[in-house]
Amino acid sequence: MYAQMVKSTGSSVKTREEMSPEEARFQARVDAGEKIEPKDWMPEGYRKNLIRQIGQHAHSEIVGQLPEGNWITRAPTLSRKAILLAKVQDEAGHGLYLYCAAETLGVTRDELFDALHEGRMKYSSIFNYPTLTWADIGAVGWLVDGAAIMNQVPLQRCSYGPYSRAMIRICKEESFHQRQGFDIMMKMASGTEAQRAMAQDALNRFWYPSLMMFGPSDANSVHSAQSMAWKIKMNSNDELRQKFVDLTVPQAEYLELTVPDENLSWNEEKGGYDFSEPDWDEFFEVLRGNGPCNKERLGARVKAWEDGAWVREGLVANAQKKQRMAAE
Ligand code: BYC
Repeated sequence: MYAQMVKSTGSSVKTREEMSPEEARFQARVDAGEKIEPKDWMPEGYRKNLIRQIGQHAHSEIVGQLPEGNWITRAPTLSRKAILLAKVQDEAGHGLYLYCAAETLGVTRDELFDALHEGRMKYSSIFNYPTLTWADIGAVGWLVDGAAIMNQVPLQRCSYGPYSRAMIRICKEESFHQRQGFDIMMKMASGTEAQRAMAQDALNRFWYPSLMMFGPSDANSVHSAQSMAWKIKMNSNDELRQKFVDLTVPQAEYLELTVPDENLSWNEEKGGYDFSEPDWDEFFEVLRGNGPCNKERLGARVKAWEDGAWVREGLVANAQKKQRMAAE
């Protein structure tokens, strides 16, 4: 059943005339800003699209622990270690809220994990890039969590109740994550020449992959039109990318670091920056599994799943034993 669910749900948006009475009533509820709850009637496409987006979001949180987890043992001070540990634990929590939200739509967690492990479901492209230095941990918090906040704050108002409520909690934690990243960058950027160079190098490597987090340009986005009509998504990919650039460039200036884009310039008329597009060929290669760390990341998740089999089996055996005892 799940194999069908993860197939592309992109389709052209139905007009009012093309909608069944049930679909029209559903659309009216969405348009009025009402929350859709798990037991409410919903179009099958809405359910599938939500499972796709929430599931991929959950996977991103879990896989997203890997690049930062890599630095917990090498954090430069005890306090940085404690902060990073807390952040990485938060990401696990975000994944769990999101898997729970997806489960309310009739998919099991095992189905979601199988789809991830078999490469049928995606996770954010950003986590297929390596974290080579401590400054990268600053850049991840500043840019990657910054991009996540830009995307997720509007999702607090999305139409599906469990997803929107999960987002409220997640966003609170994401702002701490972004600040801790910026704090690392401030320290590095105002440090020794070598530290400044590391901070600049981290910005150079994470800038374009961060822009890719918002997804392909609107012209190439498969799901945006329908997802926005259903308020599964509140803004288009390009809108959020623009907002992110406009917010982040002054932060880079504050750090006295250079955004690696020769075309970056303030456009008075549009009230925002003009900037270079990321390399979309690279983006689609990463999505196809050919990024710098795809194999390593997926391999780590599959290994964790297999290594944890004895825990799951033990829990099931214990639950069955309790059931038997209750029945006797
Ligand atoms: N990476 O039609 P489109 C975090 C796929 S976690 C990979 O525009 P949509 C954090 C897309 O899935 C951040 N795949 O799609 C965690 C679709 O393929 P399928 C994660 C991408 O869904 C730990 C195809 O390309 N945030 O921040 O309308 C530590 C066509 O795209 C990407 C979320 O998941 C990508 N970057 O828009 C630190 C937020 N972009 O599914 C930080 C919720 C696109 O047809 N998700 N694709 O096979 C969303 O808002 C939307 O799903 C997206 C994409 C904006 C990501």
